Parts: sequence; structure tokens; C-alpha cells
Amino acid sequence: MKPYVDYTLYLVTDSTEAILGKKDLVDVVEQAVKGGVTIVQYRDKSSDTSILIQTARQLHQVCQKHRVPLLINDRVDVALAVECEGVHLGQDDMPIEAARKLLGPDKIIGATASSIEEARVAVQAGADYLGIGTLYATPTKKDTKSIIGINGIREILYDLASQKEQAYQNVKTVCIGGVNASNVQRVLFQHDAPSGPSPARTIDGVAIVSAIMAAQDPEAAASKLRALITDPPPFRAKTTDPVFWHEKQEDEHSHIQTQTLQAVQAVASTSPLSHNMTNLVVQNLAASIALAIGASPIMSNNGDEASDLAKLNGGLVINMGTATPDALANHRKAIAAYNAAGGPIVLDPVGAGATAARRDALAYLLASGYFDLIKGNEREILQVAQASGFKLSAHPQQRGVDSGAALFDLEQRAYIVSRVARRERNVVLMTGATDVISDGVRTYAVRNGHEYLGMVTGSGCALGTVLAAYMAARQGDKLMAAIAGMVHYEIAAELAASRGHIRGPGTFIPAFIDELYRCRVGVVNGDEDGKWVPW
Ligand code: 3NM
Ligand code: MG
Repeated sequence: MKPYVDYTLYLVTDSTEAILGKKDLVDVVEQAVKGGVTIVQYRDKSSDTSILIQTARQLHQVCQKHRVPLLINDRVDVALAVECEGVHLGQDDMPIEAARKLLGPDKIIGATASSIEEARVAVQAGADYLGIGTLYATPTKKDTKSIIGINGIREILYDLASQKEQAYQNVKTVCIGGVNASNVQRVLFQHDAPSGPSPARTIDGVAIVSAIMAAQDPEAAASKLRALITDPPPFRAKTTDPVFWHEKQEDEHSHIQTQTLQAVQAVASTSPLSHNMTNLVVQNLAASIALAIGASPIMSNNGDEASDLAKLNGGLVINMGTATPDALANHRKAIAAYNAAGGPIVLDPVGAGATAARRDALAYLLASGYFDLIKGNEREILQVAQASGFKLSAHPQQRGVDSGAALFDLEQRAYIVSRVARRERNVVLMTGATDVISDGVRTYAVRNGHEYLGMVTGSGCALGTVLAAYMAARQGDKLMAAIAGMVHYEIAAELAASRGHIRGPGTFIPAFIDELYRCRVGVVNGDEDGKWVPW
């Protein structure tokens, strides 16, 4: 019978000095297994056969002691010689069918797959598991065929899930390439996303070389990775499930209204930090707006202070307005800090599609961490959709490409927004005359607001500032928190614009800040004067 294999934390060894250093391979593997590695692959591309067999024997003893399976990379003969649990075969190695004949039905045979086609072929040939990659570029393997990212891995998982044959459902999967303690939780979280119409399929584990093999203390490194894999990620919503209005036996409208009023109060009473990494032009307005809603703004583009700021239970806005290499390096540090602390991050992909540099910046940021909310106008969100691997060609024809006119009708926009949110497993907001917001399950159109907002520099960026504060103050239902922030913002704009003395966007700005403030105070005090009804 085939042994049961736990693929959760899959260690691939490396004997090169660059990674192993002066440490002893067998020692390192034993420590790693003690730390929580669940399966080991001995990978050695350069040693002679006699050394391979000798080392494999020692490794097998260690693995057997800890009841962890040992596989050999490439060398079926070595696996046969030491009678370990199986092999891992790359695309250039022995074909799976041939290896199966030599090893028999009970041995584990894994295969590398970088594409849907390779995955299908390996499953048909009888692979027990697939090592899918390369996820991220990694110095450990420089001859990688293709860097496929989260999207590439998702596509393969999705294809497996949509096949009817049982073999596709049974095959196990691990991803490989550049996985380490700073990204493992996000990688797993985003592979969990139900990205297609068929049932979701999750990944069974992560395969790791350098984050364990190169560590000073391989046991500690393995045990930290194991804990990160097991623990819920800090950025997961703090309640288990979104609260649905029908469960509360309320109508939807009044549920959102109640949630919004509670959220306004939560922001006012906790004064959450809204940490903005944004461009000079909008800093002043964004800070004043944050103060008006009762949040506590800080404008800091220095990635090195993000880890201290992330401890203050606030939210972060990453505004791509100035996507220089310097700024991006700072963004990456801050993203890691907030993801680790669980503080919400709002991504504002300003001008995402406008230049090649901005498209690259968007891809870089999306690979840098988990964003709780991505907000942008129609073109920006379309760019995010593309970067997220969402195939727009599968959707109805665009209507036109004129200036600010909507490219898609409302229903199409709602579809795109909800699918991107599902893929990214977050909240996506597409702003416009009608805003569309979704968490992949619930999708809403918000019709509040005023055209003057579009004539004020930085009003879109400042909405990000507000949303980060709202999501920090209300960490349970992220979608409702974001809707509350939007509603506060847009209703204040309506109230401001309707004042008698407003002549245009210039006089509108101070009135808008006043109304943001008055709405907040009104809700907190229950004043007649400041009363406003969301929606
Ligand atoms: N195979 P690290 S990537 C051995 O894509 C290997 O098939 C890959 O090393 C593939 O965990 C890789 O240090 C190296 O990034 C992964
Ligand atoms: Mg190989």
C-alpha cells in the first residue's frame, strides 16, 4: 500500500556551499525534520553515485527515525538502492511511466510542472504529486524555465479541479520557488481562493530549499515556517465569516445602515492610524480629511519605520502615484510589516496602465504582499484584473475607449470587480459615477458622491486614506467597513455640494472637510443637526 504522505512542509535539500555553507547535510535535515518538515527530497546534482547512495542512506535513517518520507531527486537507481519512499522527477528526467515500472505501485513519484499541459501529462502518467513552479524567481535555481507567479499556480490548480477524472482530484500539489517566512502565509491564502466556477482546490504544501537549508538554525526556521502554515494569517478577517444581512433578519439596507453608523463611531472612538505612503500632491488634503473623520494620519514614505507604525493597529495606504524603484522598495518593507501585524492595506494603483513602468510596479506590488483592498478607477482596476491573470477577452466587448467614459456597463463592471476580488481573496473597489465594490461574494453598487470630487486633486487618494482607517477600526467584515468609509465620504460630498454658497470645486473643498467632520460628530452625538442617513 502507498504510504500516507503529509506534504505540508516539503524540504528540498541543497548541498552547494552557497546554500548549505559549512553545515553538515544530514545534521541540517535532522534539525529541519525536528522543526516540523513533513517530507524530504534529497537533491544533489553533482555528487558521484557512490556518494549519493551513501548520503541517501544516512538521510533515510534520519527520516525513518522521525517517520518522514524521503524522496530522491531524479535518480531512480539511488532510490532503489536505498529503498526509500520514492523519487521526484523533473521534466528532463526519466519518464514517470518508466520510473513506475522500476519502482512499483507503492512508491511515491512526484513531478515538476510549470504549465497546465505539463501538469496534465504528469497526472496521466501516474504522478502522486506535482511540484508546481517556479513561483518566484530564486537564486537557488537559476535555470528555471518560467516564473509563473501565484496566477500561474492558480491556473494549474483550477485546471486540475475542473477535470472529471479521479486522478486529477487525487493528485497532491506543492508550490516551489522563493517561498519563505515572509510570504508563505499569503501564498497559501491566495491559493485558497475559489478562482473559477468549479469547486476550489487548495494546495497541499510548500516546497522550500534555501529558507531552511541556508538558515543558521534550520530547526527554528522549519518550526517557524510550520507555525506560519498552520496559523491563520494575521490579515485574515477577524471574524470567521462575513455577516450576511439575512442572518440578522434585517433587510439589507438597514443592515448596511447599522454597520455604517457603527463604523463611523468606531473610527471616531478609536482614532485609528491611517498611514499613507503617497505622493506629495495629496498629502495635505489626505491628512486633513483623515482628521475630519476622526482618524489619525501619518504621512511617511520611509519603509524602515513601517514595522513600528504597523504595531499601532492602524491601516496602510500604498499609493502608486510615484512608483520609483526607491519608493517601491519602501513599499515592500511596509507591506511586509503590515501583513505580519495584520493591519489592513489599501492599494491605490494610480495610473496603473499608463506606462510600462507602472505596469511593472503593479506586478511588483502584487507579488510583494496581500492587499486587503484594491481601489481604483475603471482603467486601473482593469489593469489589476489583467495583472491578476483574469482574462478580459472572455468578457463582452468594450464599448469604446473615449476619455473618462465608462468602458463597460454596470453589470460588466460588477462582474469584473467580483471576479478579481475572488481571485485576490480581498475587497476590490472600482470608483466612478457609480462605485462598484465586492469581496467576491457580495457585490454592491454605491451611487452617492458628487462630480466636484472628480475635480479636486487627491480626492481619490484621500478616499484610500479614509478606507484604511475604516478597515483598521472594523476588522471583522472588511467589505462592510469599506462601504461605511465610502458612504461617509460620498454623502459628505453631497451635503457639501448642496450648500448655498458653493460655486465650484474650490469652495467645495473646505465645505467637504466640514461635512466629513459634521457627519462624524452628528453620528457620535446623535445630533439633529448632523443627522444623515446612509444610502
Ligand atoms: N525547483 P528556494 S525552484 C529545486 O521551479 C527547485 O521546479 C524549482 O528554492 C522549480 O526555496 C527550486 O530556495 C528552488 O527558492 C527553490
Ligand atoms: Mg531533475
